[in-house]
Amino acid sequence: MIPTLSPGASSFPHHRATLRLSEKFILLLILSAFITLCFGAFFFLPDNSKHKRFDLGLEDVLIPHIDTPKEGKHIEKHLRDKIRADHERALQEAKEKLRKSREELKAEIQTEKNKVMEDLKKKDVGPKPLPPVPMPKVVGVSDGEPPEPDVKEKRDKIREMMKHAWDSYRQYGWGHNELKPIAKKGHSTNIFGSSQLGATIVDAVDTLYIMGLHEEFKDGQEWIEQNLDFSVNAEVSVFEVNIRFIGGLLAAYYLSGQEVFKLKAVQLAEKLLPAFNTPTGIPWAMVNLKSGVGRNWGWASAGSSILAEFGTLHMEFVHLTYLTGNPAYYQKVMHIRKLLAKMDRPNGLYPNYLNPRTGRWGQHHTSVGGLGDSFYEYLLKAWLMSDKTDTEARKTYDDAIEAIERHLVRKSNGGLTFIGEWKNGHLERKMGHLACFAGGMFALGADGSPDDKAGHYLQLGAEIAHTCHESYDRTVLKLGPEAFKFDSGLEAVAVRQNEKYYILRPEVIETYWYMWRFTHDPKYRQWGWEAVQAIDKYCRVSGGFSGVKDVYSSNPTYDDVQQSFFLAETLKYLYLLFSSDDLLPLENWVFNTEAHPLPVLHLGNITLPGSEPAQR
Ligand code: DMJ
Repeated sequence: MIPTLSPGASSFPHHRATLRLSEKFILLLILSAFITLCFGAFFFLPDNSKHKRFDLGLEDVLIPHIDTPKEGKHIEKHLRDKIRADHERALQEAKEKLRKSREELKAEIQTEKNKVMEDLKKKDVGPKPLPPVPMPKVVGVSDGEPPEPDVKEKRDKIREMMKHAWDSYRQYGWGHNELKPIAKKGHSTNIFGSSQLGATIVDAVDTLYIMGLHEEFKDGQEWIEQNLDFSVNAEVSVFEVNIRFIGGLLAAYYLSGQEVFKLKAVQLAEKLLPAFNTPTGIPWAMVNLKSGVGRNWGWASAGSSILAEFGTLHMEFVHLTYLTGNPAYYQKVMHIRKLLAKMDRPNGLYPNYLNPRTGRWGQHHTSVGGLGDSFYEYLLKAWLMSDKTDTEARKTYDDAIEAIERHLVRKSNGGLTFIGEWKNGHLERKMGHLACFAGGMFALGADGSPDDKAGHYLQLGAEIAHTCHESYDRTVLKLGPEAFKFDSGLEAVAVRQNEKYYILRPEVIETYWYMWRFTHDPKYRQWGWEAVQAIDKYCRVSGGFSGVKDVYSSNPTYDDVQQSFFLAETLKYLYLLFSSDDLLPLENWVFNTEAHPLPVLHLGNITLPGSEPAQR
């Protein structure tokens, strides 16, 4: 029976049905016209093979066979067949889609959406859990309280200075990289890019732990847990981030056993890996943490990477492989070592600059101070950290030190032993504050040196310690200048105005501490105490500690920076100098170049993953 309906009521559903049909038809028409157009266009496209190739180098990767005429025809046919098949499949799919109701389509879209969300969630579960690794035997994380009351008193003073530095940063610079103690606000330098990564917190937590400043340590740990995020668009120094952040986090992990430090270290290390994507595998100096794009400092000899930067990754990277089971870290640093071993060295010396594109040395400038320093340190420490099994590292260190002694170490007219700088075949009789760390290094490397030269190297360490102490003692403030000369009647004093500053650096105190551990000569504690008093008198301000611009002026101006290494290194070495030797014994711990202690890995017969022939 045909129902009788009013015109308005009857026409509406009918009209909708008609509309849907015509809609479908038009859509189908447009779709097939578009596909036919694309299909036709393919035959009118110019023949790529006859065109000049791009220079981008991508063509070979994307369309590898396009210039072979015979193969070209075959591929053209293959492509045409493929397009035809795609065309038919698209038409079929379009027809099927059009057959579906709105609800069905909606449900389909929703299912797709859910699937994408699920996939995203799976990807976003955070870092993969790390494989369980036996904690190396952690020995000597003790109180280290000295038995002598006067020594204890001095140690308490150093602890109080640490608290002042930390509390000031906590109050005025929390979360910033460093502190401006005069302006009482946050501070940062280009080594951290535009990041706000709390460098002082990460650099200082292990010192807090060692000093038994538990509340402060907890506070630092909490910040790291909740705020330390490396997915930031910032271009950072690979070397600085490695020694301060990865070194600091690993040390905090080994000392406290708190997993969060290990996880953060590994997350950061992942972000540094793209820096190694260079033609030679020698990493860029800087890397953008977000994009992974790397580059070198504009000032470094013709686009070179710096020896002390790419040569100061070994300790941390070996620990990363140990803790994660990921061979990549170990392989990256071993590759650097192998590459250096193959290169010619002028006079047996390592120049400070190496081009990561060509693999050639830049300027022939060699230094045990800035730009070279910790490369030598890490050769020795790689051997120590491996429980003295990495004999290749030891041999490389011995050879390098022998060449340095021959060409760079001299005695001044006044009898002071110093380490100069080698510049294009000429010795500059100038020593940097940074080079003063070498006194400690020579002493640390004495045991195990070839030809029974242990006594010689311990003596060399003592001579360097003495010279560096002189550089402090010959100033008005009793704090050392950035660089000092041994020329034209000058002995251990700075000449140029821009070499007279002291920025709270640790190297001289570091050497006092190593010399103390190896000799127990009381003069090292005495020299250390002189430094404590001078720092407290001239660098302490109400908002923390500041560097000074002229150590020869009785009325110096401040540079208004509390460097993170003051908390990581200077105060830590001072504290250890006035502690007993059972706190972090040197047989069990190796300090990275930022004074972060890492345990010796007694691996026995176990080999590190990736320790088979190194690859990139
Ligand atoms: C520290 O960051 C490290 O010791 C580095 O190796 C060079 N020197 C600074 C502090 O002076």
